[in-house]
Formats: sequence, structure tokens, C-alpha cells
Amino acid sequence: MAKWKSLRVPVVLALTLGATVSFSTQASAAPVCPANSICLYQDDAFGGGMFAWVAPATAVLQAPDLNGPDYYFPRAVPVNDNVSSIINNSNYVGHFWTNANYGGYRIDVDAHKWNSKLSTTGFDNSISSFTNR
Ligand SMILES: [Ca+2]
Repeated sequence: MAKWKSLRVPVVLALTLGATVSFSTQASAAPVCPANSICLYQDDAFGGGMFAWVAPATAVLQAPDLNGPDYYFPRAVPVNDNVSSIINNSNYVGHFWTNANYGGYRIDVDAHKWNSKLSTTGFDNSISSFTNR
């Protein structure tokens, strides 16, 4: 099983078995997207709650339906339709969709790139699924 130190934000391991993840626990530091991860943020500029998918470098990171019981920012804020910025720290382009199951409109974030303000592209608070394949 994966293990991690206490964090101020929830972290899930997606599509991986046996991955070990560790984080520094600097209380005042802004949430940092770990290597090989895709991180979704509640607010612009990577603020608010962070939800991170972590896996080995070659693993697929994906969430077909963010409107699921496991996807919440802190204070019980659903991830679905509440993402305002994204960091793609994986080795593959990320495809982010406005509907579940990779439907609706799509915005891409290249490998090791980010979108700090989805509202500038009309995608604020609308992401419902993503995959990096
Ligand atoms: Ca938001």
C-alpha cells in the first residue's frame, strides 16, 4: 500500500499498486504537485484545495467521473465542476473534459505544464473527467 505523511489536502493514488509517495510537510507552503501527478485546484493560481492523482511515470492517470464519492476538496467541496486551475506534472498531455466519461468540451494541458486560470479559457468550474492518454 502507498503511504504518506499528513497533508492539508486529500491525495489519491490512481491506477497504481505499490507506489510509495512522500511529501514534505511544510505547513505554510502552498500545495505542490508531486512528480508524475496531475493536480486539480479549487481556486485560480493553484489555490484552495488540491486533489492529486499520483502514479509511476508511465502509468495512466485518469478519472472518468469526478462526480464520485471519493473526489472532494477540503470542507466537503466536490471536485466535480469546481476546478479552477490545473498542474499536469505527468509525462503525457492531459485532456480535461466538461462531462463525465471524456465527453463535452475538452481543454488540454501539456506534459509538465499548467493552466493557472481556467476562467480565461471558459472552463472554470466545469471539469468532470480527465485522462492523460
Ligand atoms: Ca473553483
